[in-house]
Amino acid sequence: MKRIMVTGGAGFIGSAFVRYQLRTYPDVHIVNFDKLTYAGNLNNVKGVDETRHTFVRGDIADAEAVMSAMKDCDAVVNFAAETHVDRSIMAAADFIDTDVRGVHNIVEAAKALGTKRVLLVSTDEVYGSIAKGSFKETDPMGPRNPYSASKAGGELLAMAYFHTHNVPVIITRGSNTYGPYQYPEKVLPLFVTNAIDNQPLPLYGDGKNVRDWLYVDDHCTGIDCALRHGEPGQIYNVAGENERENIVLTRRILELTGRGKELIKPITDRPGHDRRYSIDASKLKALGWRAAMEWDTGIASTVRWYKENEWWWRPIKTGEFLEYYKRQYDNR
Ligand code: NAD
Ligand code: TDX
Repeated sequence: MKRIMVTGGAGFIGSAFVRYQLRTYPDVHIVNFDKLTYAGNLNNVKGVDETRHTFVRGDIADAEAVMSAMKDCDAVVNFAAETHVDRSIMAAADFIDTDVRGVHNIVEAAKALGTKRVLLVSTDEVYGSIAKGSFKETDPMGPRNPYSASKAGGELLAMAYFHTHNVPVIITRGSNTYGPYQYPEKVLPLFVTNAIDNQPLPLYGDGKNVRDWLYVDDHCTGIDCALRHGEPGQIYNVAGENERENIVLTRRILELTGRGKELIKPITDRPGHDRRYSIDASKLKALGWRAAMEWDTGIASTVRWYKENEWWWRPIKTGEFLEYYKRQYDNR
């Protein structure tokens, strides 16, 4: 695999994947195709080896642009997506355009071009909530919010292209991911940066919803393992095996930022809020993958990164972000 198109490579996980590929495989050239939505940021790939990195500003919902950028690429790894559940509750149209129509354009282009691998980065959210135990790849999907429904739609379409047209599609379903460069609308960077600024942490409902936390570089090695060693037509869970109630996560963030629990502000719950996510990663582990980051180290180094890199997040927490924040959190 010499030339890999990475869509959404200016986002949180996509940019970590670009950095990972360039430092791990000296022969790889990355075509980074990204629309630069509110969540895309070229600061996320600042300093990468530009001789092996071509940035193309484009929209995966634009079939011609996708076809032209994918020409000569051996593989495509699709990170591009609208990704925030709360925004999908406010308005879902962009989610359908990108997470469904965009995926369709990618598999169509792969069919026409004979692309050797199409890896679709998906999410544990497509399964829905589970009270006990962990979902396996053979369990049925049960998405319950517009974001996860759009991701599930993209998955179904891509797998249909595998069965109908032999497009070599592989899907990964990852857990809640954390680490540097995450857009501060997601709970972890939102709470860390709010705590640094001594601002309230808006905790939904009773704070007892459970998420499984996966370090961003482990998510990237999981995707890379599925891309290089996985089988077309297969789905692989990428789990953190690190479940925490939101209130427990919140208290840890307060400790690491030296703030008190008076900053916790319980607010009205998210509609359709999935109670617990949990997935079983045995299938990917059978290919040799393991998560390397311990939670205690990962959360401490991530909080330190946000403390030390205000240059990165302060400019983001202005303009569009503040408008969104007001719409989302005022009067709750
Ligand atoms: P992000 O929101 O940080 O970044 C998304 C990127 O995609 C941005 O750079 C944005 O500009 C780009 N993009 C959006 N629409 C586009 C379009 N139409 N055409 C081209 N580019 C477009 O997302 P993330 O958190 O890094 O998530 C990456 C992928 O991983 C997504 O597919 C998401 O569903 C999946 N995922 C995320 C998590 C998580 O916890 N963050 C967990 C599991 C799976
Ligand atoms: O302000 C908040 N308060 C709060 O209590 C926010 C933004 C979230 N939460 C809760 C809701 C969830 O239980 O924290 C948990 C995590 O919320 P998000 O960061 O919005 O993530 P989640 O909804 O779990 O989805 C994430 O993981 C799966 C990513 O956003 C998805 O892209 C990924 O697919």
